[in-house]
Amino acid sequence: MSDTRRLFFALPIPPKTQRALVKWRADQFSAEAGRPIAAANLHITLAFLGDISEQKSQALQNMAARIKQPAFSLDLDDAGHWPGAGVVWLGTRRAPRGLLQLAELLRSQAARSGCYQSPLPFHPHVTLLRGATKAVSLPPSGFHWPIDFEYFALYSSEFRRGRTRYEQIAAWPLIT
Ligand code: 3AM
Repeated sequence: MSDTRRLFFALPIPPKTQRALVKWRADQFSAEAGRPIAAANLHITLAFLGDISEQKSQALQNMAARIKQPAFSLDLDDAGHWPGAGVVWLGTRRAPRGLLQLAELLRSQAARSGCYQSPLPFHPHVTLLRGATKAVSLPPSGFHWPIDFEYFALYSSEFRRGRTRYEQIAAWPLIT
């Protein structure tokens, strides 16, 4: 049996913003609202690859290394709740074109390599809480978390000792 890893491409949230978001989240949501995602795990998923072999991972990394996309900024100024998935998220009212193009490219390369891609439209978001299946009161609009993204990365996701751990495997710069 060959070894596989659960992998996904994502934009990591810079550490300073991770820390600020975690503090803000504690003020905005009660403990019953859902399970907070660890600061270091905050990210925007670009393409989920599933459990894939080392060979397929290498092929996708080679393709990622050839991507030439401009860097972009976005403002996390939107929040929402998907009760079915139990997710409370932050998003943006105006997704930058560079982000949408990058996600589209990675998702189509993943699909061509046989990684199932959800038919749901791509909705860039940072998952803040999981297990949020009951009604949640969302933060009033008016918040802004501006972020400059200068690279994207490949992560592995592993569930160990009751915790989900993400590990960055490789990263590639966006053009500045
Ligand atoms: O960015 P978020 O937290 O929404 O939900 C999982 C997480 O996304 C998503 O991949 C990210 C890293 O774990 N994910 C997990 N299983 C998935 C699947 N089968 C999935 N996305 C699509 N299909």
